[in-house]
Amino acid sequence: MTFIPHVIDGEEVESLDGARFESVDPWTRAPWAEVALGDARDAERAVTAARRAFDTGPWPRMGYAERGKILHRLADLIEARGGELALADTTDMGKPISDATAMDVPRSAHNLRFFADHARMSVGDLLPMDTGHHAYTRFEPAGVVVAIAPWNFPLMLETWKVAPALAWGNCVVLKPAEDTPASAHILGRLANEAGLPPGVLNVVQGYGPESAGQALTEDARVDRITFTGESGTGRAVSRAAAANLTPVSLELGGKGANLVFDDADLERAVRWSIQAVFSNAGQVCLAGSRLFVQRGIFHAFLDAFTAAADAMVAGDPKDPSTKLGPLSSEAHFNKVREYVEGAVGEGATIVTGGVGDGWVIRPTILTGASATARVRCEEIFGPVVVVDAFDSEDEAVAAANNTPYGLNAMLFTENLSRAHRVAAALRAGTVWTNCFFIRDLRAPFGGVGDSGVGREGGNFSREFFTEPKAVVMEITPAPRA
Ligand code: TXE
Repeated sequence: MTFIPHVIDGEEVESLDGARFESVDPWTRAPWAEVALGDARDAERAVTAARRAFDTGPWPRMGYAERGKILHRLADLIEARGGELALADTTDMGKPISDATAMDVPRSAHNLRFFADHARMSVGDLLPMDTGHHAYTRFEPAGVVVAIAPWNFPLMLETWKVAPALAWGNCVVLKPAEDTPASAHILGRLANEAGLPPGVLNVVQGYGPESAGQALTEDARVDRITFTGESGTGRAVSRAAAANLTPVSLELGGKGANLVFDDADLERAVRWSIQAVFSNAGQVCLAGSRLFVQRGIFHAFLDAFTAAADAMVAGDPKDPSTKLGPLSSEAHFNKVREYVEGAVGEGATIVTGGVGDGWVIRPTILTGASATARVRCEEIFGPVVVVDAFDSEDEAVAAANNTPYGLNAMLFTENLSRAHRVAAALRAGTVWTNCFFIRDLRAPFGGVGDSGVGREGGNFSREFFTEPKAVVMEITPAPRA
């Protein structure tokens, strides 16, 4: 069986105690790899390596261009080994190989290229003062960054965290989710091959609570923690970080609203709405899992939406024609299945969907869920959408905002003023109008309320991964002749 080690200080290593766990392929439902099971001592070892690399190594002292060259080389390697990386994520968590190949891998390479270039071209402020001084800003690397990643977009979210941290001169300890160790291991290996000095990017495998993940968040030698995962876990990470006053960036759960107005381009609204909630089997923090459709087009929309959902090819994620794979693990499949099975008791009608082969849940569309139904209020993280009709714009906005989450929202309308008005009124970190999932990496990314703390992307990442410094300088008057 394949063995997946840690990557610490430039070396591929076992856990200190030799412990291992298994990674299960959710399509075959059988273990496919053995993984080093990290604990607190392995976490400590990785932080020590990152600390030394930061305090005494070349990485933080290199120029942006030199660092950028190495990060571009890493992006080249990701592209060259795209097939292997895509297969790693597909085997670990059931993502369709076509998505992993067409989206996750290219976006991962792009994360590295973008932040390498962004750091190199970034400008600071120069503040001329009328007291005979001027002030300017510098962006010093923060130090050791811990990046804790989820399993839904393994490589893509890992590089989203690691790339800006490295570009700004930090040294990193990455802990991938226990369900998806493989692509992070390849990333660590490729980083060595690209020429990152030892200790600059370390990958520790293992679990979160009372394990490697928790130990990383409690280590006082860590300067930044960036985390993506469940809101409850975000609270635990935040509490651990508070003990050391370590700054955290948290990207947490969501319950995205998707508003389709009666003047929308129906074909476009259906196409994007399908993608918004059923891509990656709905295991997307940004999923448009609450769909609100204006009454005049409700039936026409629902018919087209249902037909498109039924047409999605579900099955073996390694088959290039598959659009919907199994859920990532048995525990997660059971969780989503319970939501679907409980929906009818909460007043909902199942328009289409339900349990498929193995750990597959077919695209599931629910109507008539009660106001307090769990399927309406909680993040399901599966291919399940609750659809409602609305009459007025105000009603739609109020319904969309009626959630403790606020990661993102979507709206579909051909009315320009309404598009701007509603985008402004929605309580969310990102609003997509007439599209979904399109990103400009300069834009802020993060959530409101239970969806997170802080923003990353462009200058927002610079702010988080550096210590912005003000330098104030006196300009002495010229000596009198
Ligand atoms: O997330 P966790 P899980 C949601 C989604 C899903 C649920 C549970 O609803 O069903 O969360 O998924 C590490 N200290 N999202 O259990 O537990 C853990 O090892 C330090 C939303 O996978 O939050 C993993 O690396 N680390 C989401 C990472 O945190 C800890 C993405 C995420 O795990 C830790 C994924 C601790 N105490 C799930 N506990 C999104 N918003 O994108 C766990 N970890």
